[in-house]
Amino acid sequence: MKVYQSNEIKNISLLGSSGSGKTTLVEAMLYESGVIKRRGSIAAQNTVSDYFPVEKEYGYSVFSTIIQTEWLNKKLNFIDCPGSDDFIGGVVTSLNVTDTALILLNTQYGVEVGTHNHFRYTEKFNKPIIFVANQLDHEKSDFDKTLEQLKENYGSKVVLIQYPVTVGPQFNAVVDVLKMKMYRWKPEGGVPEVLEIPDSEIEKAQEYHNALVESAAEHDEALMEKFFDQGSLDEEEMRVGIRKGMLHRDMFPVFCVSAGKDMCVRRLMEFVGNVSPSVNVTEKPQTKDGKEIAPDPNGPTSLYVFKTSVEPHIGEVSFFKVMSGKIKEGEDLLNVNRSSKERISQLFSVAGQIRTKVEELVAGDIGATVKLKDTRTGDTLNAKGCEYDYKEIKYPEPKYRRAIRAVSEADEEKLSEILTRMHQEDPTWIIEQSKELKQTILYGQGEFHLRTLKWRVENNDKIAIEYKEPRIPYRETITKVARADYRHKKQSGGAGQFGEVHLIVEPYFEGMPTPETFRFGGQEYKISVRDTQEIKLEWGGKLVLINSIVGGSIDARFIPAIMKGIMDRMEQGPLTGSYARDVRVIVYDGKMHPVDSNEISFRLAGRNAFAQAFKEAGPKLLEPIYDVIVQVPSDKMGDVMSDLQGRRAIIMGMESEKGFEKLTAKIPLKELGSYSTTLSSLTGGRASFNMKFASYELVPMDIQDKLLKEYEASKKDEE
Ligand SMILES: Nc1nc2c(ncn2[C@@H]2O[C@H](COP(=O)(O)OP(=O)(O)OP(=O)(O)O)[C@@H](O)[C@H]2O)c(=O)[nH]1
Ligand SMILES: [Mg+2]
Repeated sequence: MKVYQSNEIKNISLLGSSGSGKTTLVEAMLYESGVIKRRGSIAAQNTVSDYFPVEKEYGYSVFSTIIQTEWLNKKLNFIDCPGSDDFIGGVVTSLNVTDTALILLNTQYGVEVGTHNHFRYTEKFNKPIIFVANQLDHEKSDFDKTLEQLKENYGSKVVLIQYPVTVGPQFNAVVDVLKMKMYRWKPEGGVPEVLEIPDSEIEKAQEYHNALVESAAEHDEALMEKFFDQGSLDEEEMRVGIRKGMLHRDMFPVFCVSAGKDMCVRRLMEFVGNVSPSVNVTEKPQTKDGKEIAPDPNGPTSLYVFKTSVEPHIGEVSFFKVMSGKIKEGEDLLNVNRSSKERISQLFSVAGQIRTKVEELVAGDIGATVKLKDTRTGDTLNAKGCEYDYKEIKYPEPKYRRAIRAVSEADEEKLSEILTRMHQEDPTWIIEQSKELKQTILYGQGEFHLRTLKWRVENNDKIAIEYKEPRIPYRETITKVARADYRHKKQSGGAGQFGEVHLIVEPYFEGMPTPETFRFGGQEYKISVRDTQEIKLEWGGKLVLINSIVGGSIDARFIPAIMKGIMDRMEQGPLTGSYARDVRVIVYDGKMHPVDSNEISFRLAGRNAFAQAFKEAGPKLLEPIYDVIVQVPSDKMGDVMSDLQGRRAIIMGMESEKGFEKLTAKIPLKELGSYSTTLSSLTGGRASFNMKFASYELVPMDIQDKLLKEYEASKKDEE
């Protein structure tokens, strides 16, 4: 493969909802560019892009696959992303290292929730896009509806470059209003005949052509002038205009293909090669300290590793983008994140598993290498003296969680290593050893996401694993003031133990006044604060401890032990053993024994006095509440709403966007256990949602009673 220069390289993300045909399109592109001699298919499980066993098994993409091709003297680096919302991590990674996105549409369905989600990400990353209307040969294909929905959703920025002459199984021709030609294919697709536009189409074609020219002229003053003078632009001028329009996201060109029949794929590649912006004109990446790095081939060598994966038969492969400079085989670089040396012993261009050796890669290009010692996804490798360190990629919050464990305890350690590796590969898998819940919690993007992890661990690593509904991290707190005292006394032979603590507990809130007087059972308790300790609890909320011991009833040296005792119970709340929060404790009196008092006695007295007072103080359980946003096709709104009602959801808002409804709600975590699965089955996979922790709120009384009973029963079981 020849060495390509920055302006000859195009990095493109392939996006679009699951099943729109990205992987099939890649297959056609590889075939046309001569990388493969036969086109594989999803049904035959032999596509280049879905080469992992788990992808063959499930029939959809799980990983983003790098597919590099050469077309008309350009190097087109595609990243075929998984369309399912569960694998959004791949999309985020891909958008970080590419300059343009193709968003495929399945013209059977038009704009889907998945399309819209990916569109939003391109918006967030400010990337130019091209819409590709696919599956035009399908008997249910409806191009007009698809186009109408595109315009409804994304407005007049949507401009047609091509339209199909007919759709359905007889689809074999498109009119290209940029070239003003008709392309027609034989049933096997591939190279088209290029024809004059027939009379029956010329009026329609001219209309779209004019709209396109006008739109292309809008983004450049010189073009605009020429357009006013001559009423038209030549092809090269149109390209310049479209490129500018795309760069500013003012133009979303629409292409027409049948990936399955390999029709119009060559023309799409040509357009991507000629028109879509290359790396040296798009937004520059930034380092952690906000410095912009230009893809300068003569700058210092700097590689950003955006993906690492353990590949069948070869082991770990690192995929990187050359951010600056050039890289040749045999060069030594420094891993900025780990301060370790790495030798780039081999350099490849890749198309799935197909690797082609390359001599040199230049700024802007993407490549792969093997056998790095200690380099992970997100690391930067620099030439000596270069200190570039790129901003970390931000991934979306998880929205599905399960407790995970190895069926055989002997495999636990190995499983833990595998999970760490999995997280490095896909940062949207998050693993937490929860001390609080006494479970390993695996967070992901959805049930599918976790199911593929299970499949891989069981089939590749041969470890049987089990998922369980995870425990909920409840919290405990109090709702009123209470008082208690406790005497700890032990005097059976040897040294005795003695400690007595009197304390008051009250609900803590930000900015509460200093305590003065309390009344319990007709008796008045005057407080004079000697010392206040405010502890920000690791698990959220606060504990405020006030020492108001007067007259030396307890020696100052025992106060820390009392605090420790109270903290013991904060860590293991008196109701259900969950963490407690937002309590103010006033230790106001107690007793000592001249010989038998020691730290342990006061720790126990403090702990028990606190537990007693807590139980008297209207104790309540709090549960985590999440802010949830659901996007749902309008026709499924009723089903989704009634399901939410059964989940104790509080609907905060509802907004209509063309064809979708956006629902905002507050929902307890306990009710979200299998939400992604239910939502998917209610809407045929056409909805999506995200969730984010919002706050802790009181658990309704009936549910609290149930939980307390369960806790009592589990304690009995343990005894
Ligand atoms: N009729 C027809 N079917 C197609 C076409 N393109 C793809 N398909 C079929 O649609 C299904 C999904 O295609 P994929 O290429 O796996 O779609 P994808 O976008 O990669 O899907 P994910 O990997 O799940 O995101 C497969 O059964 C394909 O054979 C097309 O142009 N025409
Ligand atoms: Mg795919």
